[in-house]
Amino acid sequence: MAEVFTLLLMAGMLMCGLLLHTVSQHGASVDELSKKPNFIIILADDIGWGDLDANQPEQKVNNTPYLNLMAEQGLRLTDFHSPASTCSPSRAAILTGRYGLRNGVTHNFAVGSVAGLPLSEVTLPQLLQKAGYYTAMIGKWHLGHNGPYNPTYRVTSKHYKVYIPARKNEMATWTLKQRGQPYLLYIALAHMHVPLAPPLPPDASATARRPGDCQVYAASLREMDGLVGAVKRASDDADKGNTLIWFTGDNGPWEQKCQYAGSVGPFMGKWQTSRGGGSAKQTTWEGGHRVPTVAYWPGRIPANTTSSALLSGMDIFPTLLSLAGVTPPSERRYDGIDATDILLRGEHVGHEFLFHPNSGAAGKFGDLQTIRTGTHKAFYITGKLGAAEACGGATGRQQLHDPPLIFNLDRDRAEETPLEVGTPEYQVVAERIARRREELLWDIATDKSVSTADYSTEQSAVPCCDPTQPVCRCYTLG
Ligand SMILES: [Ca+2]
Repeated sequence: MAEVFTLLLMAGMLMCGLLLHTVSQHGASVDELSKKPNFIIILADDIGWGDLDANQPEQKVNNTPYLNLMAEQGLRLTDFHSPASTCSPSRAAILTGRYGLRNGVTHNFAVGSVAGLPLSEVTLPQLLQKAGYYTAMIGKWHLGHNGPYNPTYRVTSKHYKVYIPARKNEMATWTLKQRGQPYLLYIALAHMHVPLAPPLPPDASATARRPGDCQVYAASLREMDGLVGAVKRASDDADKGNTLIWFTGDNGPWEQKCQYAGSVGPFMGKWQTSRGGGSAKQTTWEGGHRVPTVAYWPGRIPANTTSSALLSGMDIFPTLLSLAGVTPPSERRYDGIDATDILLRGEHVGHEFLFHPNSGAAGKFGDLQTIRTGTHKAFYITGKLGAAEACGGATGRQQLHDPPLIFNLDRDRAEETPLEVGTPEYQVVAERIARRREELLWDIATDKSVSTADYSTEQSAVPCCDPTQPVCRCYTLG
């Protein structure tokens, strides 16, 4: 396998973006390696579950035709969750297969952060490199940019190049030379995070060009979808049948950005919104972490299929390793599950329990105070602290719940009316989740592989200050 393929991606997607690539050393023969599948992970930023047309066909919008096609030719996962509700902890959990309480990344790193994802953590690309994979990354890292925390050390290891596109609306072209190796390409899009700067047609009305118009978000979504389509075409042309593309999001829409935020679909978190405060990014309401997800692998993943298996971005780690025939290091504990049977064989059994960590809206960062099991979901804490706001600036108040609030998403996707405490349904779920939560917390407390992240900041750590570039802003630490 020595194909060379060219990816054409618009530079506008790469706000302060990087392309990093490497050739790893490996001992496996070319024949052995040629049997291993290629992987492309496409991670959208702040995208809403409802932004994928295929999730809401009754809306009759046409903003994601390429993703819709990928879903028609692959598998749409409707109950798939980002591992956290903000950028850094979600990305850390995807790359390590572990909750933030284990990998140390429980909230966002700042522009002046001196460190990042703890060096004691082992990433998916690092493990695939050891198995002979060629690994590359395009886009947003947000897990540390200084010294050894730079992605060149966490995603790639030896020979690498960095490309920073000149400015938006120019086309960036590059080639990925596979050199007889299977590859992992991690594309972390800047879309749909603000600022949004989509190209509008020359004949667009003055209204459409005015900041604040809702067409800006839709145009950005179509731009992102076109990028996904370009990647799919390039992949199909290069090695159709041997490449898995996994599209998902890092967290839900940034609701306080109003018309520049995506759609949560029917997952409106009404219990919270009726009390003030939002229910999307930063929160553990469904809108904060249920993300649009499509897995595409022609010939391997059955076409036009849907699964409501309860899954997480943490599952990408064990699933790709399993498909590559790689066993992760046994001295550390993991939280993701191998979803191979769900992807390839139509199984529908996902997590029996899935925890959603606090991501800034309430409680201590990283604490596991929201739990899914089956169609039930329990909250030990709700509310909003810090910067989490609804559109318009409303914030709720933090509330502890003992006994927990429990919703049945099968009957109440909008999380509006909790079950009555004392009903048999409530009691059964409450006992199960309390027991499982204790077990997990004990498991983490006794996990010798737990890492601690350094969140300190320094002015000297701030990179990329160029006031003439809209994508390269200057910061002064407050
Ligand atoms: Ca994000």
